[in-house]
Amino acid sequence: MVDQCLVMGILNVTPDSFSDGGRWDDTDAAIRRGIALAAEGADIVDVGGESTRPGAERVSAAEEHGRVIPVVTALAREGVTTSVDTMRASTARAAVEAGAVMVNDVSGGQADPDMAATVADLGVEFIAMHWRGHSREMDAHDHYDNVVTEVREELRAQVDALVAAGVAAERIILDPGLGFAKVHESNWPLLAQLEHLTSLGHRVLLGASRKRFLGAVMDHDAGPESRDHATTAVTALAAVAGAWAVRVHDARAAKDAVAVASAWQHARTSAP
Ligand code: PMM
Repeated sequence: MVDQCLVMGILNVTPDSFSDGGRWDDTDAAIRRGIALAAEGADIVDVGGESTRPGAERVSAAEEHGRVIPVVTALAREGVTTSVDTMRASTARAAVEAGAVMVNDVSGGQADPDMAATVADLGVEFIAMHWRGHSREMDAHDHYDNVVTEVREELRAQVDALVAAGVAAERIILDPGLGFAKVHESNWPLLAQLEHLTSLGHRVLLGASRKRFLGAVMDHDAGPESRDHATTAVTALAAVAGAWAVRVHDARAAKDAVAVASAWQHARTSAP
């Protein structure tokens, strides 16, 4: 169904991502994983070569290219729809030239002054996430009087900057950046009051998968991989709340949750 929430499968080609770091850092393993994610139901496979876990240091552009571009090239050749998870304009351009159809920038274009113009020139979809600083410092930026209105206004300002740089407004997808400059409690209002973000008129993507704030409400948290069921619960709720897509590690579970949400909503709007 066209109007269902999309599933973006996470493929981190990194040695150090918080959940799957080191599992797919070999090119062939990463390509196999990307194909498997698509087979499990991922509508888009998001390929990243730089970890953004709290405290992470940057990697060089050459390192990032070397991790991401062969994987995007191979997946595109296999017919898998890919996005590239990068804060670098040069990586974004190389990935789109290799077949990626979307750029996912956790900094929303703030980390690289060339990103907005590059995306405008490439004419691809752009995911602009709410961001207040690089991973090594982001937890220190978790200061909000009202997290929902502040994230909304900061995203709105980011959209204005992107549009001023030539990015088409309808190509901009917004993301509240769960876990980025948001520790535990700051995340829940963004999810529970999603209408304040969807009302900006852009598609909204959510990336809750396996994040710390989920573990904080579970009574058996044993690290990222123990949070998949909690992630799936968020997917169902987010889909009902109007999220355009969810970014997840477990694509099959997300696909099921989206199907449930879709049936639920259909039944709500059908005649009694
Ligand atoms: N989270 C991570 C990485 N990239 N991109 C978007 N758009 N939204 C997110 O919430 C997001 C992201 C965190 O790291 P992971 O790849 O290990 O989940």
